[in-house]
Amino acid sequence: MTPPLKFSAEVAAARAGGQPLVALESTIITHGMPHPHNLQTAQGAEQTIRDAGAVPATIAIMGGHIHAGLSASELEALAQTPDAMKLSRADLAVALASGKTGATTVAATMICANLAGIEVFATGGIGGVHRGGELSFDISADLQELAKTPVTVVCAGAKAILDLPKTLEVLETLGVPVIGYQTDTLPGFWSRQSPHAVPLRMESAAEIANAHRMRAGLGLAGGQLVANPIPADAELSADYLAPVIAQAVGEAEAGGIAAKEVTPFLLDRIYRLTDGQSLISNIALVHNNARLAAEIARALNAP
Ligand code: PSU
Ligand code: MN
Repeated sequence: MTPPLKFSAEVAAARAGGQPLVALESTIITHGMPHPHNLQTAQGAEQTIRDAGAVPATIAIMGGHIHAGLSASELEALAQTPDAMKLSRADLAVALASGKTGATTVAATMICANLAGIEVFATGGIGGVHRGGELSFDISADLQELAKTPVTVVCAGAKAILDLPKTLEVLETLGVPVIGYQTDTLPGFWSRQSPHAVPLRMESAAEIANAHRMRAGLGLAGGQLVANPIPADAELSADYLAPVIAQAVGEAEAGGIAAKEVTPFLLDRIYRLTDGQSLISNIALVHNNARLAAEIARALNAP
């Protein structure tokens, strides 16, 4: 059978016209931010991509279809579906076969983007090896997907809710290039820097697009992870966040939070413990990543 893809009018027109496309995930909408900030951020990220000369394709699962691009009313509906499933690689086929509504994680968005012929994807943060992962085995399926599916993913680094050195080690083992955009350190999501060196560095969208093409030319499976530092005026200091993160992680452990629930639980706790400041930063970095992803998509599209 062919994949049950459904394109929005905007995405269908972009495909027909050969315009550059950028995929956006939807778990950040249903499980990453509270309403109405989730909707405003999703709409804003789409507009940022348009303003940068590319076409956004927000990915979600509805009515047995992979939607590549959502209409305005579909996006509004999804943003108000708090019980939408959180879908990673393991869940995608079951959700489609049973007609469920679901939001795609980084891993599932990569799979769907690739099926839709979209090579660049903007998100906030990726999943990784959770703190204590050596005991819990909680390692996000996002990491393996980056090793398998040829999509370049632009993120703001990884959150300190994860074990960053272990996350970098797993990415290295899997052969995933982690490219710092104009930076030598792995950006720390809410902060521009972390104590960890980023393995690779590039200066421009054109270089990143060339490396994407080169992987295909070499016959290498998998994508690239681009780590784009949050704008300086939106950053939160690591010193301010460290105790907040420690508290949130402690509460997750004490509450027996496991599997898919861990990341949404921690995001929500950090939002509340920072009186919403973490959300303001999160929104700024999503826009920043959407802009860079659009530039990479344009560079890939150039002859
Ligand atoms: N990190 C964030 N915000 C998010 C997520 C991660 O800062 O919204 C979401 C993404 O969709 C990511 C998913 O793919 O959580 C990872 O979940 P897990 O750790 O369960 O694989
Ligand atoms: Mn997990």
